[in-house]
Amino acid sequence: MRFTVLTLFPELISSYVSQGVIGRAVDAGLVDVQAVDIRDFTTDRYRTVDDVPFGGGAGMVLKPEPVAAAIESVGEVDHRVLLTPSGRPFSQADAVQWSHKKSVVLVCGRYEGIDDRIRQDFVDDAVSIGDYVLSGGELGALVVLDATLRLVPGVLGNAESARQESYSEGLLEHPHFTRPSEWRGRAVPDVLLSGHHARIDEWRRQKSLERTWALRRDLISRVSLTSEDKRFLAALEAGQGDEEN
Ligand code: JCQ
Repeated sequence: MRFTVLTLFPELISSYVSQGVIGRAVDAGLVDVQAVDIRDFTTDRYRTVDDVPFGGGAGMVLKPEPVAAAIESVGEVDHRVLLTPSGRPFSQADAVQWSHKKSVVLVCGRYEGIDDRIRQDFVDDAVSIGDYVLSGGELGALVVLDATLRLVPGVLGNAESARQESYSEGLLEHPHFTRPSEWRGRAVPDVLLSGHHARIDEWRRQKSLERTWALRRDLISRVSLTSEDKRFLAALEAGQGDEEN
């Protein structure tokens, strides 16, 4: 799969994708990430990418011509996406869908925004990575890219891929511990040292439910619950709600 990122700061993209899990996948030829400088598509002497907003007001707006020229230079692709705080929320479900595509273009906005005719006619989709404003779309593009490329077969090692399957089911993760079993006055829960795998699985499930209930109650309605899960949640609701965590 190939991502092409259109940006005024291509080094922000190339430096991230040269490192870690994604860097290894790029080196292995499993995935491709191209960072394209929107400024290279300006035609004036000063390489101008922004201009004042029609209607007045503070700040500058990205001009449409260089962005459109950059998008058109990429040619045929499966999906073109604008990163913007005024997009629909990006989700794990999008990452799964896009990981099956051959090519996706990500357009990073800057300044106060981008001429809306780009959103109207030159992209298929506009997504937000969360309810805050960034200085530019690059961090959003990297979030989308990382979440998606992790799902491409071979990008993660076998152990991490297997772990991911069991936890793409929509609950928050249970707590994790490693050695030492006692550290700074805190002991690892006994059950995790017991070697009793059925009890460990049950404990982990309950901790996931507990955390999700405490921090992200909105997620619980979208998860398929066993009758055991339902009994456990009923007990949480009945009282001992947020004693710990
Ligand atoms: C993305 N959540 C926040 C900022 C305008 C395209 O127009 C704009 C893009 C940005 C950068 O993206 C974000 C963002 N998801 O701030 C302003």
